[in-house]
Amino acid sequence: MSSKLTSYTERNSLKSKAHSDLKRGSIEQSREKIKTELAEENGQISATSLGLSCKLEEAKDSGLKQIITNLRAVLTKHQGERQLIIIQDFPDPDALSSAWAYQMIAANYNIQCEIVYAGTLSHQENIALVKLTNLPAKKVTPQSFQNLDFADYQGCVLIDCQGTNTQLFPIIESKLPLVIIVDHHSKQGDLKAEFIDLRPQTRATATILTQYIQQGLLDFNTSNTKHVNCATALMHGLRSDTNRLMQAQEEDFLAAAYLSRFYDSQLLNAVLQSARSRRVMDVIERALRNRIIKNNFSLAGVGYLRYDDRDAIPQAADFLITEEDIHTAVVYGIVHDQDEDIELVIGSLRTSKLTLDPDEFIKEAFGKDAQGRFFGGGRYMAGGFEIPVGFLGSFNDNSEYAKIKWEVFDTQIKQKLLRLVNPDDSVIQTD
Ligand SMILES: [Mn+2]
Repeated sequence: MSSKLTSYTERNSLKSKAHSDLKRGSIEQSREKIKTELAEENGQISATSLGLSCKLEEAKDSGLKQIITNLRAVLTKHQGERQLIIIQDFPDPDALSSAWAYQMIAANYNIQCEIVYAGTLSHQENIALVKLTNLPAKKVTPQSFQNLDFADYQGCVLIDCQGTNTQLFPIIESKLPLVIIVDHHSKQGDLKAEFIDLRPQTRATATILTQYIQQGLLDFNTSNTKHVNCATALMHGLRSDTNRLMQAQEEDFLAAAYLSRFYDSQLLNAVLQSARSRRVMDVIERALRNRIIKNNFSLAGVGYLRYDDRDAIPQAADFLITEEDIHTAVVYGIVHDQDEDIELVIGSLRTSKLTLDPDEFIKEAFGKDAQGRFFGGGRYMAGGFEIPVGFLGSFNDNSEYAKIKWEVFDTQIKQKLLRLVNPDDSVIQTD
């Protein structure tokens, strides 16, 4: 009986074991099936996304290849000619290094170029850059430029610039054909040229020029000092327009990686070690003292400053933006050029606010001049403006007049800025 029972129990348990084995087996089977299906699906998804990113890369590559082909064609067409490369009035490292790289590329096509700028090299690092690398940029005054024999040249080129922040381009515009524009600022107007590479999404013009070199337009060689110096200048330009690579994107890193094979890190270090002058420190101090803060904007007028110290303005803006809760800084002042007796209100904007477009902000704040040109514009996270003082210029030895003049400009600039910073506030006080 007991054996029967046992056998029954055993049988039953065997049965149930077999059943559960079967069940487990089928669960495992379906689990496996699901796993395989999922894996297949995942594979398909990743294959699709891989395909998409490949296609994107391909599109980028073929876009760049097309640009290079067009540039080669234009350079070939102008072989044996002479060109003037015009950069902004107060050239920055991005403009200087990119212009130099273009000059070397053009030389491969037997095109002789001169790099010219009005204004002055103001930032201590830019002076060091030009001196230490023997960068061949020439300062010219608008007056002497006007008297230049343009018959010696067959074309002009704008690098890191669209003619709006230079006094030279308006002089040359009707006299020489505009052959090439390479820039990364937002479009400033309807310029026509044979070759235009305008990339507002790109952080530095130095990145674009490095891509040209990498694509074979210039054979960089570490045993050639000029090449090493140019690579170092490009690295400096790229770094300075990307806030030391902190705002750099993949293409900038790739360009920097390429330059790293050729550049001289000690030379770059020497450029970066250059100290601020005392006058620049004074302007920064004035900006700090005069700043007003509204809605996370910091605005500061610094009064009059010497032409040579113009770069103190962006440096002061760079400093003001480091204060907590500040996302945007605007610093401006009146710059006086004693040689030319020209006065200009010059301003710089720096922002860390992603939704604030410096180009739009400056264009909207200050509008256009009588010729329909904007007083300024911007690029990613930075902008600048220049407003001629015109009829109100000079007579600054009359200190009372100089003081009133500054107050007028200061008030007007603040009104225009505050209208955007604080739209609800009426800034005009009549009492
Ligand atoms: Mn630039």
